Amino acid sequence: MPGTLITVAPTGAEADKAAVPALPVTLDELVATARECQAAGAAVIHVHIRDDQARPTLDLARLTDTVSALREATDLIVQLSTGGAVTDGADARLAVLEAAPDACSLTCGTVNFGADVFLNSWPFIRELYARTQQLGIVPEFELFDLGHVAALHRLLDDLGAPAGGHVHCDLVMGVPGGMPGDAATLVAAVAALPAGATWSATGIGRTSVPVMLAALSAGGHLRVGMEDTTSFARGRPVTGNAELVARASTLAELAQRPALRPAAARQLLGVPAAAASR
Ligand code: KMH
Ligand code: ZN
Repeated sequence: MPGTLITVAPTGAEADKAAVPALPVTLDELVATARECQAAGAAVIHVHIRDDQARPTLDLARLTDTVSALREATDLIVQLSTGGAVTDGADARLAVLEAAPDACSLTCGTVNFGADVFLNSWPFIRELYARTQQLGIVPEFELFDLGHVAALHRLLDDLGAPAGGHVHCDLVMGVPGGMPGDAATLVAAVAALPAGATWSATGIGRTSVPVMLAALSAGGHLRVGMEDTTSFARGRPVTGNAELVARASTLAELAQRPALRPAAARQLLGVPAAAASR
């Protein structure tokens, strides 16, 4: 049985720094978090950045600087979010790839997102995917609902294999409006994935721990971080991303599938070593 790939999603676009002081929003905070999370067992970092007022931004110069700073300071696979915030337009989201990350997220459909809508039209998904293929950026297919799994099959049938040649998905569960974060839904989603795909799962908010345990028991990988949950336990705020990674790492160890180091993660995902070499 291979080890467990742990992705950390440290910031996201939704949490408010004023309400969550431990959220990393500056480049220095992000780099410090990344270092701690690598030491705690993360191999991939899923990155959203903030502006000087700690608001989500897709500013290309900032994204480019962030990719270099993370490469300089860590061995983590740098996966930029192309989802951004629900307010971000298609052009800015496509332009994220120009920051030349190792990898990017690629959401396979529209989903209600609390009181908002996270819009991913079919033409947008196709265009984003085609650009990842042209640029050699390895996509992680973000699946918020079972319909997104069907769209992933359609995408692969239409446009062929991703950069790196391997399909890796992330089940994002428990978003209000998306698929619920429970074991039965996880098993149904995993059964529908393309043959040979690997997958991780993350549960939003209070579904974080149940989804993590279900994923480990079903042979999956893990994503954790303050993008997805800002509570470590009921009534106990997260003090930093590293404690979420450390808990995931401990559970992976108990499951006898210890955390994969970044080099092994690159092999698993088809991310060229040279793209992330320092
Ligand atoms: N912030 C959400 C609207 C991704 O990073 O690709 C979208 C999101 C997905 O977080
Ligand atoms: Zn994200």
